[in-house]
Amino acid sequence: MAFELPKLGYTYDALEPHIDTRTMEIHHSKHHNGYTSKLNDAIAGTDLEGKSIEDILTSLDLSNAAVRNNGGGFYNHSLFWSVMNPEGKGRLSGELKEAIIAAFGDMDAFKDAFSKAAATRFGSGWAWLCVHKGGKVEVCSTPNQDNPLMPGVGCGGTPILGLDVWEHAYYLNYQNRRPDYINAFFNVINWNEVEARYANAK
Ligand code: MN3
Repeated sequence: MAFELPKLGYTYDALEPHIDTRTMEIHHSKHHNGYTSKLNDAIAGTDLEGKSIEDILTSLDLSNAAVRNNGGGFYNHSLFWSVMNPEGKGRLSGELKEAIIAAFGDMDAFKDAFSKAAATRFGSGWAWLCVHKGGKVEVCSTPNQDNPLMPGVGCGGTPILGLDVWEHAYYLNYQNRRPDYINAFFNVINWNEVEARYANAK
């Protein structure tokens, strides 16, 4: 079974004004679609074919650039779309909120830590909130399409919230103002989904 580009749970214009329609359309239908088809090309006929994306990434040989870049790109964007939704839906509560407060002190401190990880990632990459076995959460960032499932690239644990800080994710609307894009992202986080991922991974 080849990997398929996942459908969004909302329309391309649903995250306006925080993330604009044109960016969403190009990002999903061109960029993510490209990672998906190149991942399929890279694993075709190899022993990776038929494995889950999580299995492929957790046992990844980092020297395999095609699978590293496109497998990461496939997984990262699939997570990214799922942890966003239109403004006002979903509010953080319960166990994940407690874990965030235990790790950072309060929600504002978490937002600062996550925003700093996203803002200071030089060039292209991602900011993450990860959960370790036992439930402890941590913020980190990775370059390019790497992610915390890959062995030895940072954080470790399971990513439950991710923010794409490649220029293709924000340049049409925000140009070089990455901090404004990061700030806007907090208006569209689907906390219900992040909580479900936390409960599943801890
Ligand atoms: Mn992207």
